[in-house]
Amino acid sequence: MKKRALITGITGQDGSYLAEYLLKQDYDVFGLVRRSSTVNYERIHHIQDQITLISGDILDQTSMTRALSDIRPQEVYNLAAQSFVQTSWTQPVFTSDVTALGVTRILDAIRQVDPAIRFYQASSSEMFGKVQEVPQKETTPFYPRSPYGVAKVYGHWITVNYRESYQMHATSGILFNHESPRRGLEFAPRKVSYNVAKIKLGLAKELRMGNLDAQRDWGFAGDYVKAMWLMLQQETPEDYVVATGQTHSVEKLLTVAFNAVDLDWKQYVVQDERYMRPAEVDLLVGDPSKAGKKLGWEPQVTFEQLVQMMVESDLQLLKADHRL
Ligand code: NAP
Ligand code: G4F
Repeated sequence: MKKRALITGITGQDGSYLAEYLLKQDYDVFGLVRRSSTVNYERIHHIQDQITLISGDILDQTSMTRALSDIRPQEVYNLAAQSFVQTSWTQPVFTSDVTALGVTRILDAIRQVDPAIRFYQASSSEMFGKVQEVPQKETTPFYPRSPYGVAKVYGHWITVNYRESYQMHATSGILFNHESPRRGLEFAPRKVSYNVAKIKLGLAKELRMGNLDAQRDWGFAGDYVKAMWLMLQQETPEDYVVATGQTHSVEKLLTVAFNAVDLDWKQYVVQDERYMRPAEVDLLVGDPSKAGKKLGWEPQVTFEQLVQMMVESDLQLLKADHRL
């Protein structure tokens, strides 16, 4: 019998890579998709005939229970969230409902339908916020700096609590920033790669950015979904930091991306207050040694390779869109 996995957030960046990865492991892959007036399956279009989509919303408890009862998966990966940090200040209540309480809805649906289902929670390095230790590891205290970060701290602890209360195989993966050509256009690395490509092709003249001093530990999403799967294959559920162990500033990101097309970022980038945040996370750098030792996981794509890959992909995309 094939294993069955349910992915919430399958239409997102990570959901699409995880679905591909699980198909390669010979899983039956199911994806929870919320109703919208236009179809949003761009990232999973190429595998749509190999997966089963099921309608539901993590704001709606009934739809979670029904999805689990219908599918009877062995594994659930909860990737659904309002995941853009900046939006969490303008929509704090919505962000909490989806990104925090959504986790409880799924965990409790699992508890009722089949507590033996293994559960992965997409936790975030944003939980470390104003960092209490460098580098950050599994034991580093949390100090979130945005409503999103606070919601993720709730999601982390409710996962730990269901594990300890009901002996569920529930794992929280504390993933640092991971990017790809499928990343949403509002996140810094994709915003940069897309606009660098536009500028190179003569389709834009400038790029407006916020804080250039912030530092992030950036990896490739395709590498990170493998760590999610490995966590659920362990006999004992535990929490893991997944990161590269290297950090770079937004300014460095701009340098590498503009250099990839032989341009100087200083000629094109304009700082704009609109992209500054009420409270910033200044420095993130993870210590992935536990994931290395226990899961045998390590990242394959370097920061420079990642940025190059994203710029090249956006050049191709824009050339095709504009028939250049
Ligand atoms: P993403 O591209 O923004 O995808 C989010 C997904 O959640 C989308 O499929 C979205 O569906 C879905 N979703 C949102 N609200 C929902 C709801 N109420 N019910 C059902 N589905 C809903 O995010 P990502 O980058 O793939 O990240 C995946 C997860 O990892 C998120 O939980 C994120 O917070 C977390 N995380 C990400 C990173 C990172 O660097 N990427 C790092 C740490 C943690 P629609 O397509 O319909 O909008
Ligand atoms: O790319 P970002 O928007 O990612 P952020 O805020 O670090 O959050 C991402 O990673 C988290 C893991 O640490 C995830 F949990 C979360 O879901 C999301 O995927 O911003 C990165 C940095 C920030 O310091 C931001 O202030 O870039 C800075 N930045 C500077 N100018 C900008 C901009 N960010 C964006 N989005 N847009 C700008 O113009």
